[in-house]
Amino acid sequence: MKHIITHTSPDLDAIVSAWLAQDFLFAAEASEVLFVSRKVPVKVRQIADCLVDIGNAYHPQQYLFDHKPPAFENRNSTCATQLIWEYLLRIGRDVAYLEPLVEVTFQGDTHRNSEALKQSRKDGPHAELSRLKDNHKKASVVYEQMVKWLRARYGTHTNSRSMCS
Ligand SMILES: [Mn+2]
Repeated sequence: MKHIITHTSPDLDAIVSAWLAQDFLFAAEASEVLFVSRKVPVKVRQIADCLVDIGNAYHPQQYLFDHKPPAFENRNSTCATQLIWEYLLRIGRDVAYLEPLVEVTFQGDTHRNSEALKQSRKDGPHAELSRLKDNHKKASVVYEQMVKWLRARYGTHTNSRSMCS
């Protein structure tokens, strides 16, 4: 079982980057996502196979994808979703078609503004995530529901299995 680690109260960047790790990095391998405090507990670090939007380190070969200092001087220059997506492209995964999702996640995470982001807050991934957060307290439930929505909307090309967690 692969363990993907991200932070509690996951925002869209945490959720989309964890989903990319599950469905496109580990793909056929069973994996689960754990939600922990920003200061990653040592025990969790020991079992971690991939960190997204947490850990303050960017080492793609070690599957560490955070954009916060000291990984990047300016946390708003990129986001976890963009970092893992770029890595997946480099290793030849079929993820180019997800660019609009990555872009709108990046814009939301780094306080940019655009028509796409306004639209996302109206009826796209940002809207869906706030709806889920209003209805569910547990991060794992929010994540599970959001992944269902992402798979339905952005259909994984290679993957239609149900979640293994
Ligand atoms: Mn982020």
